[in-house]
Amino acid sequence: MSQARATSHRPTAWWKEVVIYQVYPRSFNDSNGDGVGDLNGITAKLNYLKQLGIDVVWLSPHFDSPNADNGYDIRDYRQVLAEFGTMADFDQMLEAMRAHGIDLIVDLVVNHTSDEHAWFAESRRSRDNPHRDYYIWRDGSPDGSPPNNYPSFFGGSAWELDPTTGQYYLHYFDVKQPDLNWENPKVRAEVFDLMRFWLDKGVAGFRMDVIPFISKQPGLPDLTPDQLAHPEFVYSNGPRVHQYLQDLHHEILRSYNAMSVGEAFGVTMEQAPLFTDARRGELSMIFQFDVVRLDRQNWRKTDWTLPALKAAYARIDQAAGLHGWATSYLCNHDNPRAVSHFGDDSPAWRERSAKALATLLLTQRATPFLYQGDELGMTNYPFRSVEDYDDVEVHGQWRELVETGRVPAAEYLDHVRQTSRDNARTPMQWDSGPHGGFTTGRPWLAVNPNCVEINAAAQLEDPDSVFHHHRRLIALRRKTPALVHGAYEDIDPKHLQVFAYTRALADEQYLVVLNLGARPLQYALPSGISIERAVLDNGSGDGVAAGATLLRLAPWQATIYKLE
Ligand code: TEU
Ligand code: CA
Repeated sequence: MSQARATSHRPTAWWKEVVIYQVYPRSFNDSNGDGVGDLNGITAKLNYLKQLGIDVVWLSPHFDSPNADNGYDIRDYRQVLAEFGTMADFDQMLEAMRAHGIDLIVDLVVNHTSDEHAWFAESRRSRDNPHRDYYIWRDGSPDGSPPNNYPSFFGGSAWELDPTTGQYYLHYFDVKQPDLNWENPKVRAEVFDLMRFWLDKGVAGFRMDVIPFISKQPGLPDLTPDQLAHPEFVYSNGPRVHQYLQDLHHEILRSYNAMSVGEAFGVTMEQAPLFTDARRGELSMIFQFDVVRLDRQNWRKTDWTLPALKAAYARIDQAAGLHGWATSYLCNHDNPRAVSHFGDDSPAWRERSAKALATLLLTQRATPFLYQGDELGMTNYPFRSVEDYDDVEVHGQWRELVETGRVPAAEYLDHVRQTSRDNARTPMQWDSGPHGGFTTGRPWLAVNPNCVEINAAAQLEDPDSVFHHHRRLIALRRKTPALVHGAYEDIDPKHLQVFAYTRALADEQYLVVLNLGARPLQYALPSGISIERAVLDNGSGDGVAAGATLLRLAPWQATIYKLE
């Protein structure tokens, strides 16, 4: 019986010691040639994931949805999206994962539903419908404009006037994603119920979409001009978010020993422990945005410096503290590709820099989340025109900014080519055949033409590939408790090109040295650090004698040393 899957027999904090791999099902593997990835496609690739060595799959939404935002708009929480397969396919996939020793976490999207969800269909019918209070309805301002000045992340107002009842409903994201009203205890009970449904099937936990947004500001006052630039800091600060999460922990998560990772957009480092301090009983960990948004002003690409990146890592580690736990990620389905973002995706340095980033990702005091394709060093896509994009966010911003003349088209396109979420959403590159082996049909989103060089089949054959480097790092992490739990110390926070940190657990000490640039350099170790040997590097190190104090670092060299 599937409940045997329950994780309650395990050590309480089992999720600290795993490596998690994110699957974006639409783009992972298409098993039936309709151009859309599906659950049977995932099942068919479990040997590949096993070979990589990951422990847990995080599956982006697989629920029934009209796909206004690729499944982050759920129509039925208890159905599988028809394009992805059936519930029988899901059960079979879960069973096969179990056989491979892989756990599954699913995406809990409960700040909002689809406007096609049965609750919303009811809610919008009349002001006295029993489901009216499942969502957030308000009268317009006296002049007929929206109730307040809240913006939607996907362009325009966060309010939509619904003609049937003459009131506005709130949507932080697309108009097809109305926000649920968590003040209503019936809504909370529904969410608990649907969580039980998936946990009883045997999933090991949840990634929780924009979870800090569930509690709204009392009275919904207008944002100030400063707040308008970053509404997420207001949206994530409702007064009841911690009460809701504590209820959810005590009523559901705890009894299943389920893991939870909250997407904490708008949560500052100071607030992070409120979510993750185990003594409070809320979430296992959160995704912070300090690293992936280091060089972003909304859709604009800005510059980043290594000291700023290192400061973000130090803050994340500090926020986790002794009683919390952190996540490590460089990419997901909302971000550009890791190697294009923080590495160098030119042919000369792509592989080596992708391996250096893998070293960074997998040696933090945090649970690593590896996004599909990053284990191959997949790159951003060469987008040209707005038609090349699928993303609702790009099209919304295009209408709001470019079509109104506020931002020149060329300027918008230049930035969004580097920042668009679609960079991570192009299909997996399995082999050098048509459409990278992702589908035998026409892919829903174009495959990157560089699949001819960058693909899984070629990398599986090549022991020096980016894939095998990830595999070695994962294996090393698994057998080295100091790399999981050891104290983190940045030994040189100001250096402009070298990221060097130690991980220490009792008398076991490691030093990670990353040359995050194409310039070779000599690096003098601070006193008190004594190298015993190199444990793993990305194929660029020239070997180092025990006790060396001066390291000659090759371009993009990344080496893990054991210290004496
Ligand atoms: O993302 C929410 C989020 O805060 C941003 O990263 C968002 O993608 C946007 O770029 C802000 O400008 C989550 C999901 O990860 C995302 O895919 C969904 O579109 C969104 O929530 C709505 O469910
Ligand atoms: Ca398919």
